[in-house]
Amino acid sequence: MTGGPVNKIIHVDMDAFYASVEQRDNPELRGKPVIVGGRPEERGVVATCSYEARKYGVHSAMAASRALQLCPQAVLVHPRFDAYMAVSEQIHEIFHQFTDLVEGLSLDEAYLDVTENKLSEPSATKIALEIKRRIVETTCLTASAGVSYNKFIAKAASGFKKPDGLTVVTPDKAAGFLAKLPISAFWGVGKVTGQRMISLGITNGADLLRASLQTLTSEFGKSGAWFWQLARGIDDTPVYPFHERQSVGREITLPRDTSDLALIRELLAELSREVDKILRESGKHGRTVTLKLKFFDFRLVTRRITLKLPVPDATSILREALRLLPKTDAGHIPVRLVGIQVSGFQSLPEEEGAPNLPFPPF
Ligand code: DCP
Ligand code: MG
Repeated sequence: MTGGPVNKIIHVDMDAFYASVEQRDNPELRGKPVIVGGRPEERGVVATCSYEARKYGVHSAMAASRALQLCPQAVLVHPRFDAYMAVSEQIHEIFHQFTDLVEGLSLDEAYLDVTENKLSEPSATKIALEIKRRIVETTCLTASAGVSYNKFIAKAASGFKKPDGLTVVTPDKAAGFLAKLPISAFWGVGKVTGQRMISLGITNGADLLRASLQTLTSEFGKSGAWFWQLARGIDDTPVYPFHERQSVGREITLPRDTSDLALIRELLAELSREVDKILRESGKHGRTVTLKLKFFDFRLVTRRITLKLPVPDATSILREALRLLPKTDAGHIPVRLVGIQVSGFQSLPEEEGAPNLPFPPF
C-alpha cells in the first residue's frame, strides 16, 4: 500500500491480563471463570475476566453484580496491582531486548518499532514469535501479537486472534484485512462514535472505505479525515517511547506499623518534597494527587483529588495529601506503607509542549 520503505511495527497485548495472573498464582482458579474486580456490595466493576467467564457475556467495565448474575459460579478476585506491575516490568524488559522504541499503552500493552532492532533481524514476525516465547518463559503467561507496517493495523491484528495469537498483516493483505474489520476496532471509534457510524450504515472497514471524505468530516470534524485515512490503511503516527511514565510517585514502607498521625504527616511532607523534585527534574506538571496507604493487614487504599491546575510545588502536594488523609482509616488502623503520587500530566502553556508529532486528533 505504501511505496517507500516499510516500517515494521509489533503490537503486543497480554491475554485476559489480570485474570491470567490470578490463575497463574492460584492454581485453584485455573480453568474456571474468574472475575477480577470490586465487590458487588460496594458497587464494584469488572476490571477483566478469564476467557472461561467471557463465554457468559462478562466483560470489562460491567457492574460486578451484573457479571455475577450472568455467571454465578464465577470466582470474584480483588485486583493485586503490585503483581500486575511486576509482570509489566518483566515484559518491558523483554521488549527492550529487541528495541528501545517501545511505547507502553497500559500495563499489558505496547507498540514496538522493530524496523531496525538490536538483533538486526529483518523478520518482524520472527521477533514477535520470540517475544511471545520469552514472555511465556519468563512470566508463564501468554500474549497476543500483531505485526504490520503501522501502529493502527498492528493493534487491530493483535486483537484478531486471541488468546496466544499472532497475526501478520503485510501491505498486500491490508486492504482485505481492513475491509472485514468491525468499525469498533478503528482507532478513535469509541461507544458514541461507533453508534453514529452504525447509524450512517458504517459497520466495518469496507463501509468506511466507501464513505466520502466530505461525509466523514462533516459528521466527525477533524477525526473524519483521520478515519478516512485509517480506512485506507494510512497511519503515520510514530511509536513514541517517551510517555510511558504516567505518574510520578514515591512511597515508603515503615519499619513498624503506626497509628501516629503526626509521624504519618511528617512522612507525607518528606514524600511530597521527593515527588516534587522528580517532577521538576522531568519537567512534568500534574493535576492529580493520590495518597496511597497500606494497612497492617495489607489492605491498600488510595484517595485522589484532581485540581483545576497542576500542583505547583511540594507544599501544595502536601496540602492535598493532608486533605485526603482524613478520608482514610489512618490514625485508627495501623499503617505499614505511605505513598504519594502525582499524575494527570499536562504541559504548562508558557512552556514548550511536547514535540509536534502527528498524533490522532483526539
Ligand atoms: N482493565 C481495567 N478496566 C477496563 C479495561 C481493562 O481495569 N475497563 C485492566 C484489566 C485488564 C488490563 O487492564 O486485564 C488489560 O486490558 P485489556 O483490554 O488488554 O484486557 P485483557 O488483557 O484483560 O484481555 P484481552 O485478552 O482481551 O486483552
Ligand atoms: Mg490484554
